[in-house]
Amino acid sequence: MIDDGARARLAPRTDEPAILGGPPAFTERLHVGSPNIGDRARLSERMAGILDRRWLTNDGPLVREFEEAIARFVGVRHCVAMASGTAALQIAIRVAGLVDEAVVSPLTFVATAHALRWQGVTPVFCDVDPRTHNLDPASVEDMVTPRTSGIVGVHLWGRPCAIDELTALAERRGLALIFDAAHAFGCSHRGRMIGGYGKAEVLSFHATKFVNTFEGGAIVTDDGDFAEQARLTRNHGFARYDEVKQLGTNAKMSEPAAAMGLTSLEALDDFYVANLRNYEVYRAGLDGIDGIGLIAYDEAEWCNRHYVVIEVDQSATLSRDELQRILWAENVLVRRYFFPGCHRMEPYRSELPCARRELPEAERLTDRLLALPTGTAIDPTRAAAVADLIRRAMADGPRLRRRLRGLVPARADRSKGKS
Ligand code: T4K
Repeated sequence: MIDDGARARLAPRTDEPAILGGPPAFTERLHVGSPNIGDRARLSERMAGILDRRWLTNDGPLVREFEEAIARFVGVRHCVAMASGTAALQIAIRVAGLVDEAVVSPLTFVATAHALRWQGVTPVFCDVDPRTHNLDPASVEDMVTPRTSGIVGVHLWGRPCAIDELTALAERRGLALIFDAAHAFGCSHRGRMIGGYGKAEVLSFHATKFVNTFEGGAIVTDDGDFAEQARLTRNHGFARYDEVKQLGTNAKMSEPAAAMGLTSLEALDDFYVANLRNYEVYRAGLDGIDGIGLIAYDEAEWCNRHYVVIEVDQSATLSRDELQRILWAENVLVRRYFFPGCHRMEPYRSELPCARRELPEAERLTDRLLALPTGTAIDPTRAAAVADLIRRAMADGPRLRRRLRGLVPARADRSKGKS
């Protein structure tokens, strides 16, 4: 239910924005990444089954069922479920044989870079295409040196990166190509689901993702050897009882996680519909606001639209950070994904000279992007109210900016006739 505050804001507003002392538009916080939750009764049934079977983890029946369902959905031969997307990335990087250096986008969640580094591989950050926010293949080629062993593409916001160009480049230069598809479960490229490209792709089923397993992830691939290596690595290298064949770790998905995943998959249509509906409401509500651009999705492809992201450019009356402050005061907890860019985070900023290479497009974007709340926790009324808050803030931008910068006395002073 929309709260009264938000409903009131849809009508012409007479009070001040919350940042200037008015009541917040929402009494509860609206989060980016509020989880999609499927049928509770089904989840409870599955949880009861887990307890009845007394099989809680270690390649249990629900994990196997989940893996089969994901592989079928994505259209690949193998899915190896993992404890997190990060663990899946680390293992994929290891199994793909990445060493020395790998080229990666700085415009991603830091886990992509950390997973490389965790495996002893130096992430070489490369600039992005401003239109797609994904790796620019020409810049990738410039970054390839004799030390480069591979490329990690990221399908940011679920929009496929330049898969064809990167595949051709990887083949030409003899590089391993894997994809971080954490955002892209349920999205397609040229009609084929993401997950089936490169040597392998990595999915995240974190609580904040389109489909979640509380925490979780997976490697999906058509390569049987790759999948087998990933399976061994995920479970301490065990091939069977008492037989350890190689170095491994514990990256297994648990049965409760798989129960959540299977329940989420059953509600997939609802998740698609909720995100599409919210996206369209945002699109209409933000249309024509100077300096605000909503990222577009390819209507011809499957798309989860799980990230509603705006770009606040220099012609806007408020900066991205000013807008964020204003919306947070209204209890709309928009996020600056992925500020400040991996290359400006530790340890890369201090340790790696390559991190200091100029990445103008990525830097421009990290200073301008803002993710808005969506998912099944957000209904169209709420999305419309958020868009309306943005429209009003931008219309009132010059005054709000002066107030934010402390150039105009605060409200209490104004009531004494000082403004
Ligand atoms: N590659 C990419 C491109 C990724 O985006 C990610 C994860 C990964 C790899 C790694 O996959 P995992 O190892 O995570 O499976 C969050 C998520 O923790 C992270 O999974 C996700 N990307 C990233 C985009 O978002 P933070 O640092 O923003 O988390 P936090 O705690 O600020 O939560 C995000 C928002 O979600 C908050 O506004 C609160 C809300 N939230 C969160 C949780 C956990 C809820 O409403 N309920 C919840 O249960 O990273």
